Amino acid sequence: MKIGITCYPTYGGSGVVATELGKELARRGHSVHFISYALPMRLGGFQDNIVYHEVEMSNYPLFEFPLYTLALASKMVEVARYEKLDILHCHYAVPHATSAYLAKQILRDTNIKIVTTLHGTDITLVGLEPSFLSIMKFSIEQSDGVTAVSRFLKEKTQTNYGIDKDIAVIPNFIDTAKYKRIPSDIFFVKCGAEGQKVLAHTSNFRPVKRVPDVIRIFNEVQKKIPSILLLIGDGPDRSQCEILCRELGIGDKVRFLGKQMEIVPLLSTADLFLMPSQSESFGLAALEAMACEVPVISSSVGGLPELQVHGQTGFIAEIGDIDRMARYAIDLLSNPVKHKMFAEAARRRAEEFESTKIIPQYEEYYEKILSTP
Ligand code: GMT
Repeated sequence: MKIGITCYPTYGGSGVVATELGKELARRGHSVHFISYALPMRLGGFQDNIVYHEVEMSNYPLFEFPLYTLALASKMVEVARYEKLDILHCHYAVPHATSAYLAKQILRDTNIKIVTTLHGTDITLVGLEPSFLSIMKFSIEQSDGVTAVSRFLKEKTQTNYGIDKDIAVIPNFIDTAKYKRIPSDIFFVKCGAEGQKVLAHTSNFRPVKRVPDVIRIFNEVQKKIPSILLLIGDGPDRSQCEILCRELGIGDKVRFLGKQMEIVPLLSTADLFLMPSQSESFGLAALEAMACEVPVISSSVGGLPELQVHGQTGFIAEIGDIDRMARYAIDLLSNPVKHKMFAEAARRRAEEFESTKIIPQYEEYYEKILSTP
């Protein structure tokens, strides 16, 4: 198949899923064309069967705001026509599904099909803004195929937008040969913290991730168990979090590592992963931790209970229940036998989401959509 993939190229779950999907499809012999405003972060060097097409933005003085949705639609038309694409697969609905709808109208002399994958805040936050709601509903309904990364997100889409279109659930996936616990020699991380437990959190530090909760949970844990906290990633809440650490007097125990390209060595130093999100449609970062044998303490929101098993791969508590999450963390960190059982169960659960099991679901879905008149 010839597949166009549009995604955000930045540090974020939807872009990671889109890029890893494209790379794996290319390895399986499909011809993959990435269409975005920058090279997707995970794309890396040359790979056979992959071409990257950059969306060019015109800079006319009259346009106070960039016309990205239109520029993207134009690029989709150009690539689809000249590369004879079968499918345009949009990751994150806003505004990609709308650009794809527009492109398809221009390409109506072809048989191109549009598939949209819903990832999270495109449905639960951004798309619900009154100014976007009707255009999102329309764009999703006009896609030839729609997938969601969890049952939770499928149901949210159908109820929040009044959409009764069939939505296939295809979860996030992981390469468990790459994401596995390795002997970790990152001395700078453990520097001055030998013999201490390591708690970790990865995110883009947006309010929805509730990073201040991560810090407050850790604050309770470090009172009982000698430990450090690794905060990986960056985003709007980072400064506020650094201030909070200083206020709590734990600045020397919390390491802000910023954005990191190589996450496996860091996760391999961790004993526990914290994900107390306000909303989480799947929780790719938790899956990555689990693959590295790190049990997860998370909130009970969204698709998280579809990923992690309470009492086996970690623990689940209500949003904002910092005390309970801290108690769960202390319980696991102070009981090595129990911790080992949880770490092994986390890895086994992650193996259920192995890429080789999930990628064929996308291929089958494409076949189904292509065979529908
Ligand atoms: O929805 C977002 O916040 C953005 C998106 C991203 O691009 O980072 O993350 C979502 O997609 C991931 C991949 O499908 C999911 O694993 C994340 O749970 C989801 N984030 C949220 O729902 C907050």
